[in-house]
Amino acid sequence: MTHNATHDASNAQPLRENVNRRRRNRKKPSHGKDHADRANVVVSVPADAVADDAHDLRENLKKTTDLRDDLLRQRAEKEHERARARAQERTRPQPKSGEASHQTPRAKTQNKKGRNTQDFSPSLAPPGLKLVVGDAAAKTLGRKMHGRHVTYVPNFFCAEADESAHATLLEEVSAAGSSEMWIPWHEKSHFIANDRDRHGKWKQDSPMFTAVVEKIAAYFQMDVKATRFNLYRDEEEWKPYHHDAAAVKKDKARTQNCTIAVSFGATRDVAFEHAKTGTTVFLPQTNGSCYAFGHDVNVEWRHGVPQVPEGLRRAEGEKCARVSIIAWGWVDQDRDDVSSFAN
Ligand SMILES: O=C(O)CCC(=O)C(=O)O
Repeated sequence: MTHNATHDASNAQPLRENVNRRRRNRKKPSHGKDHADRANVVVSVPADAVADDAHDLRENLKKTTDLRDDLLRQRAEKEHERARARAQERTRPQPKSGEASHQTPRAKTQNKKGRNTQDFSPSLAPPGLKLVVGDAAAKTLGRKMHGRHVTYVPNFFCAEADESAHATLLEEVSAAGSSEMWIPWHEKSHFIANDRDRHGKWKQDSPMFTAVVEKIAAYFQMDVKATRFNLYRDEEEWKPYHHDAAAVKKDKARTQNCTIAVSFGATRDVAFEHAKTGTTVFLPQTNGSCYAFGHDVNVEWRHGVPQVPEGLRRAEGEKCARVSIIAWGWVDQDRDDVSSFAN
């Protein structure tokens, strides 16, 4: 305090002289630049200060006008982009009923002229879906799952080239069930083995089926609650996009937060379609491989197995059947945004 007081007092005289000098040097205010308030007090504003202010105002007005024009141009461009997309959507040939549609993603990319980067601030938005790759040689995944992860483990149950597990599975399951065990599923898009056939005893009677489910439970530390055996006899058979039950049924969500699938036979894509934007992500599933996804992926995305477009299908007689064994259950998983970034 004392120091400041001394400092102020010692500077007082030079300051006062400065002020007086400035007053003496000030140009006489020109007529018309004086302003009187209601009490008739004249306030004089130096002409050069008025000129500076006017210049600043003109500059600001120009900037604001430029900004407004920019925004209007951007809005017009976006509207144009939307109108073009709508027109494309209207003219795109519609798939016949029962046919799969192989459309390009519905999400639009916006391209501002001359700018290839839109935002220079670091994005902390969590991934919509993060692909994690597991090591089939390890006993367990060795990391905590996250609700936003899709985990892929190539050669999970057997080496890609080893066709024996696929053949054994089909033989065992068919032999253990009845002739009525294969039921058309999802609007006859493919078949599943009926869980009620012989009260599901076929599951225990197939050592290979049991071994697959046990490996899923051990590797992912899953409390398995339900299983399914899907059969796609050829590349025309497919599975429509859907959420698994835990996304829509509260009772299921209490005990199931994870879906795990092991694939055998022909390589097919499992595809994820974002429930709001329609954006799709395709992940090819090779023989013996496995994919798993958590709660948020199930809620925010639908998944399915797209039909193979006609021109890409294998010739008749070539091996093209695929089996997938699905397990639904509980896997301890993170759900917060920060953990979803972890590698
Ligand atoms: O075959 C697949 O990988 C998909 C299986 C599936 O989505 C299901 O059974 O609900």
